Amino acid sequence: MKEAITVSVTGAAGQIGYALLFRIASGSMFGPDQPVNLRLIEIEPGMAALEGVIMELDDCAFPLLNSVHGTSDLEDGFKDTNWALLVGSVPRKAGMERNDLLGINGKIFTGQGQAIAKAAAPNVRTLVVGNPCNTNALIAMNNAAGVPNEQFFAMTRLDENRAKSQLAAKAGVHSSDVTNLCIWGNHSATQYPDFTNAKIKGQPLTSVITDQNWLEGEFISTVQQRGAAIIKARGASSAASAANAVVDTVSSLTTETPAGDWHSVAVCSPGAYGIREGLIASMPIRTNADGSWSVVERVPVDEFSQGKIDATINELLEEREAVKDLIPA
Ligand code: NAX
Repeated sequence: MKEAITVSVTGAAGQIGYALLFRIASGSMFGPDQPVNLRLIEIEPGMAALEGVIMELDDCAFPLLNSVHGTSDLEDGFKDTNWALLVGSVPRKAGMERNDLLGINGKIFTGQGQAIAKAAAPNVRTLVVGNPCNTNALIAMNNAAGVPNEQFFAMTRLDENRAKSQLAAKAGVHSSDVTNLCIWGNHSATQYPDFTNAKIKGQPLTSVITDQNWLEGEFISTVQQRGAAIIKARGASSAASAANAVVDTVSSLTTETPAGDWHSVAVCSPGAYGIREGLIASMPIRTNADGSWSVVERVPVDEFSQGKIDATINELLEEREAVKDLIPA
């Protein structure tokens, strides 16, 4: 048996947590021969519900689940962890401005960044899901002294999966036939699902889907507004699909990317594509055979794409400005 991987999940009793933990414990995230330890973190009011979730995990008798531990103490929760999945955050309430939300959640992520730096394993990788996830990741990264910036990520995979599904439906193919789809920028309504470089069964997507008006209009807005459409239909925000995207993100970051393809995840920008160094921005990423990641270079960016990328990066710069007090110099 391999040595167990330790995974910490915040907001573990929330709806994404409920859809995610059972996937991790069953082997979907790290494969069918990789045992896991789960360290589940909730705030005090969530601890009773978390006890129930832990009882259910026990009742699954998962062969790969080595141990489960629930806590509201951050350093305990991140102790020796290899993967910190930061899902919990405070939802936006009626009357709350975007900057209020940035400030409230920002404070959570300073503490979590510090605790990760103090308690986690040296190779810890952190994936932020809780919104606004790019800027929360920026804050956590800047407060985790000693943890390399390359080990911080924010999730845009749900957007990639949504975009692939829309494109596949339009072209009458399976979503797995759509490759080279990149989400640029922020996980917000300004994100840009870049169809210009996408392929269908290896062919340029724009030679298969020739309705440029649909691509530039309805397609982009459907992907950007998909979260809101699900809330309207379901009365609650996306949870199972978000949890699935967490599984996909970690899986893509731990397995070599198929030749010629890429995947979307927000990383600490190394300055690629003119995106300010140090911002947490989504771009085309490859995972290498040695487990490291790199930005895919020389992906063509036409004038239309550049305008969309500029808009979403500007929003990230504004968010960064709004939380600058939470980022140590
Ligand atoms: P829920 O409200 O169901 O659950 C959140 C849980 O987090 C609650 O149990 C709460 O007690 C806990 N929590 C709050 N503050 C915490 C803290 N400081 N430490 C530990 N736990 C804490 O929300 P859920 O639907 O699970 O969504 C979680 C987050 O994911 C939200 O911020 C949501 O906006 C975000 N999402 C991000 C997505 C992405 O693609 N990046 C997509 C789905 C989702 O909207």
